[in-house]
Amino acid sequence: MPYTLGLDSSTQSCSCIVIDTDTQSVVAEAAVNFGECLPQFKAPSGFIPGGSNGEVHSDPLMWLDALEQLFGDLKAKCDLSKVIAISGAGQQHGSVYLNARWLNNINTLDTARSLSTQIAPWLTRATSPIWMDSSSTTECREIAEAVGGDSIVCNKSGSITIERFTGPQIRRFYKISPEAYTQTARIHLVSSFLCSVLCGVDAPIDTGDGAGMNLLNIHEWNWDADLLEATAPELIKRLPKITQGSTTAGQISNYFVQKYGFASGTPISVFTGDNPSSLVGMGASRPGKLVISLGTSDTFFAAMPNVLADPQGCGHVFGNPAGGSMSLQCFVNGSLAREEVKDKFGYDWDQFTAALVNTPIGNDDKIMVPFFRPETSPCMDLDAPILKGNDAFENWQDANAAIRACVEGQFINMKLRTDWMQLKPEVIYLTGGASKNDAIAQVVADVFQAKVQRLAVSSSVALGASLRAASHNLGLDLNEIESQFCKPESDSTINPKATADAYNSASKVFEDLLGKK
Ligand code: XUL
Repeated sequence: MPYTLGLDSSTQSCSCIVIDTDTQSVVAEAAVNFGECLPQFKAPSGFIPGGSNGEVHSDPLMWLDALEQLFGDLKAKCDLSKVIAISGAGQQHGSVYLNARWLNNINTLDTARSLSTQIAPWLTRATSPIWMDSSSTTECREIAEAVGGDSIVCNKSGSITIERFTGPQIRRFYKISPEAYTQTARIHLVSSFLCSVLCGVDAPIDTGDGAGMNLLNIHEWNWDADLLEATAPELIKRLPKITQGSTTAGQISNYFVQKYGFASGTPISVFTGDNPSSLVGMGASRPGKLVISLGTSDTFFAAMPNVLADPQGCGHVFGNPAGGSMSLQCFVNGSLAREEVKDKFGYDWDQFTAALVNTPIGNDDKIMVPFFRPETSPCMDLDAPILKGNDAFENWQDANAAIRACVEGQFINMKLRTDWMQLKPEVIYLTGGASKNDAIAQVVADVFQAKVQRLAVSSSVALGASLRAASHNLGLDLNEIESQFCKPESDSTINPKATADAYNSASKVFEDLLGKK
């Protein structure tokens, strides 16, 4: 019964899954929702509301208290001494700032006191900027200018400078709090911070999460001297080492052995970002499959056969925890846009679905660029008029046509913006809230000309971490255990109905409307 444990510290909750690779089953799951379980942190959605100038921060002590609650709950559900390996993942880009006492004392935690009480005095910045933070526009520009432009940053780091990425956030901290920056001996990502706490050592950052910082050179998979210099002084000595996903960060520290009953010596594989972890947990760590997650915003990610950056600068390249690289692209106008069109006509989701079913592929050439908010893919000027179509949105009278135009527009755009990845997927795995909708899944299959499947997996981030721990420590083939745990839901396959050229002219018209001829 070799159990492995995968941890997921995400924006709104901390959760974990324990799997048994012999019986190929889930042994236990637990989750702590920050807002509900830790109301004292006054972060109902996991971040501190009301930040000014685009700041969105979370309290790192909340992540530590959540970890303790989580293991307390899990201990009641499963014998943690049977866990033989652990790994984890964190929300990407968020950063934790620590003084030299962290480096000297992280291996001395005392079970008589909580993690948060002991670690609080080691923080040089009380709160952590997270991925929703957009306060660093000036710093993005400064970094890009210092290294010779955004195309150079993109070529080096896999992304242009992005507000939520860690490098621009570090630069902002250095500028607004130079003394606290001087006091800072270590800057961790959420993933490497929690991995360090679990191991009682200062853990490395993996290439998956490290590439979300605008600091890592994706051709060398190491810190980039030019980017570091453009970001803040003497940054190299404040950053942990970079390592590949299949590295042992350490063994579980005595704190967790004594307090929660883990076996002494349990190995911990380096943590990664939530998206790289989800790539594994969706069973897509090998090139050939791609994942589309339909959420508030839609994301598209895939393992990449080669390291390639988006020439348009909208996509991101991260390390693939299974080796090599992965691409990720975010589309702001996901569910938000679908909802906007639904609400304009006073429809419910059943009527929305019926509209898709009752309208023809190609929508009789009625096309919409369904951007209700400034889009990141393509990168759009915040002041640009956002919603375009072959008629102004207020003039769309036919609800069914508008709904099909919105959904087709979303996936035509997604296909056009992800062509740089040069992927020819055999299968698309669809996940997230709207993925259950067969009519939306059909449009995805038609536009991408690929088979679409939904997986039975729900917690793909934590599952990915437990699969990585199993593969790394039990010597199991990652693809094999992915296929055991990440099975398609029966009868969920949707095949394309459209012909291969069905969207050719619509794609051209879409680019014209967008002004990208
Ligand atoms: C990816 C991103 C988010 C975070 C939080 O670039 O910002 O997906 O990882 O989930």
